[in-house]
Amino acid sequence: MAALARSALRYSARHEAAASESFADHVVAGLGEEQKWLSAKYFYDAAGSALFEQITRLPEYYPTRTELTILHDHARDMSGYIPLSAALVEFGTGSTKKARILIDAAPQLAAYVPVDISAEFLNQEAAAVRRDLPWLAVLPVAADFTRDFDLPPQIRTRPRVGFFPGSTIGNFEPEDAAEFLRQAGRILGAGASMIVGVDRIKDTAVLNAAYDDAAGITAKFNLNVLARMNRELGGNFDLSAFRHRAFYNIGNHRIEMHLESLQAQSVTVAGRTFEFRKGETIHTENSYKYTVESFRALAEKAGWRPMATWTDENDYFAIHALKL
Ligand code: AVJ
Repeated sequence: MAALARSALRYSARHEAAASESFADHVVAGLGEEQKWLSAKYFYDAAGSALFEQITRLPEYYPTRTELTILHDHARDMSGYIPLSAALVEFGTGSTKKARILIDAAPQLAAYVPVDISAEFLNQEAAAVRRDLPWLAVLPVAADFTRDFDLPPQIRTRPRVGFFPGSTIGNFEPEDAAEFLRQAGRILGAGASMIVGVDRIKDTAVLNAAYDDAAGITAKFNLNVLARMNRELGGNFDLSAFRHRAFYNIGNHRIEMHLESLQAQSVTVAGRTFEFRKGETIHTENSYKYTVESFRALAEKAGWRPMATWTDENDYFAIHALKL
């Protein structure tokens, strides 16, 4: 089944073995398959993270600025779904910018628990939030949010509200997105709420432009994974022999990103040699899009009750409040 062969872009929520595999093992496995693929999580080395920051400011890349607008416009309403003296648990905190908007509108929050795999970055961000909001208990957890992790004991007795902005959920295969929501429910516990940002299905031209910008930043972001393999795994990818491809796959409701080989070539990486036909691709990312209804159905399948949805004037993006 295609969905299984594609365990690819899954963030490995259900695949514990895959979640703990090294970058080298992942590359050897992924490039060894019929449709070559790499997990989107490997985009985010230092250079990739900086390029993603640039993407969020591109005129064509609407998701970040649209979600920020929705947060600003509706944070007071969202605050109504946050109980007194609750803890806000953010899954995969890149920047704390979005959480801060919510926190500013919800003074009843007692604690903020940013969860991220990068401990160094997390501690810097946590220190800054502590400085700005001294009344808030800031309790960072350095963990892979796609795996089970323990909440800090200090929030054991507090109501919990999960926060998962950025449509990061779109990187999961839909069944794994449901599994992630189920797992988040287990971690947060009975009575929890969750606030989730989800990119919406929209005009194909708008979607395609957002992932294939005129300035070529997304192309650099995609190609950077080849540079990363060269640097970290002794690879010899010629970046000029591949090109960025991104397109909306209407049937599967997802943006696909690929790196297309411009010629027949062989490449050595992680001690193995891989053959590329001209036009052959490495599938590097899926970014799933949902309607308001299809996301609510997914959340319900995962045991959550959809409570409210906030959107922007273009209907480009949605923020959903869910309750266990
Ligand atoms: C970080 C997964 C939300 O899918 O829009 C942006 C990543 N890839 N441009 C997205 C991304 C290419 C982004 N997410």
